[in-house]
Amino acid sequence: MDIVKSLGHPEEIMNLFKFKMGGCRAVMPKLDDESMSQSLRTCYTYLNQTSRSFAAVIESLDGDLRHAVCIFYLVLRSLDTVEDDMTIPLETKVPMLNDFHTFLYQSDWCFTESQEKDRQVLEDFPTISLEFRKLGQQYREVISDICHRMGMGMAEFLEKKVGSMKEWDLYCHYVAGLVGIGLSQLFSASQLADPEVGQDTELANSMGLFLQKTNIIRDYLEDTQQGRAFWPQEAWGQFADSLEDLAKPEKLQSALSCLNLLVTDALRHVPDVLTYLARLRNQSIFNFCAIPQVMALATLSACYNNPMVFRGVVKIRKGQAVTLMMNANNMEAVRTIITQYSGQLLQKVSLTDPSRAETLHILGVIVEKSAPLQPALQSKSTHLSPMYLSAAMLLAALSWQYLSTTVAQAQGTGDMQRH
Ligand code: IN0
Repeated sequence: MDIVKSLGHPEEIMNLFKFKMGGCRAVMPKLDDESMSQSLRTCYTYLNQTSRSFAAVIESLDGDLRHAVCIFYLVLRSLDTVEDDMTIPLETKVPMLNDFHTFLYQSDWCFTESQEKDRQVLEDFPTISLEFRKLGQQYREVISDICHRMGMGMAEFLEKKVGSMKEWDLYCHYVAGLVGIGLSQLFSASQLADPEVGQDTELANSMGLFLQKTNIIRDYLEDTQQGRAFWPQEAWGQFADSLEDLAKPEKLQSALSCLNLLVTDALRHVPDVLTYLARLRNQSIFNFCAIPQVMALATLSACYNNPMVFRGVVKIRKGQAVTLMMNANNMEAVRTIITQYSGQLLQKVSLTDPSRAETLHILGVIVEKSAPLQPALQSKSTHLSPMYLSAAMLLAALSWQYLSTTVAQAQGTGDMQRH
């Protein structure tokens, strides 16, 4: 089935085969679990149960960073499971979230009343907390501090909706930006990344915001059907009376306008993502960070202007995911991937979209940053690589589109409804 879906993309079919034949191990070497305690092995089993492909990238992290990230991931998953569980009454849930960081030091704390699919991490929390307490102090301090701040942030948002775009950033900061900040501090603590990586919390925050905004955009239907609302009112309020109304067939144009506005907002984080990734020197950390980011960009591009966001599930092809996983292992390749998806997005920007000008603007910024044309650094030969040529053509197209929109606006003949 995966192969059938990739029929129009021969390179994906090749990569699906390569990946199945063991190509995945080139990106993700297998974990040597001979020397691990039974409880640590159980932790890796839980990690694989929640996310197969992501587990493989964590398992290939170098040195003791691997265990620290594995435990961090499981602790975050536990916190997330509490936040998501609609069957826990608020008067139980709020103190649980606020105090969650203290459970890391209570050897017998567990929660056996969850109905969520990942409830096992809460039921067997003593195994996770035991391994947490075995980590070096430099790792424990980071994990506990992030847990504390995230639990408080989640509790704050249980009782209020995501209203303004600023609040959207704040909610995403609590649930994902803090993950980026914590991970960056773990990288630096392991000495596999420069101290600067752990200190620059703005860039680390953007890494998380880009992933989480993409998830929230993609999961519109699933979330609204389950009574959750993560799309900010400041966005949907411009186009509908309620968030659920966006799923009505007669509201499709409004729904697409709102969707495209949010995709454009998420794209604002891509320049920071590029700066962050360019600072990483360790190969295993680079792969771990770059793969989710390029997957998110591919997902965002698939969602843009796509009515399926309001009717079902938008997923990237398995062949596409495997190709991204195998390719996104150096900065040059990541730049090429980002330029390619910017081109795909550019082709989809419609003449009548209210966010058109902003979308074209941010795409221009991204293309310029992902394929910097530096004539001074180029070889003296007149040869230009296809990558530079396509980036230059993309930039020219963007500038032209942007200028024509601005002129149309100035003449009052533009088709934009906002601003
Ligand atoms: C993550 C992030 C993650 C990885 C690497 C660097 C990061 C830097 C900043 C913030 C987050 C970073 O990645 C995972 C990716 C993942 O789980 N992918 C799923 C697919 C999917 O669509 O969910 C998979 O099955 O492969 C991620 O999404 N989150 C996450 C959680 C914990 C950790 Cl330690 C790292 C979740 C979230 C909410 C985006 C932070």
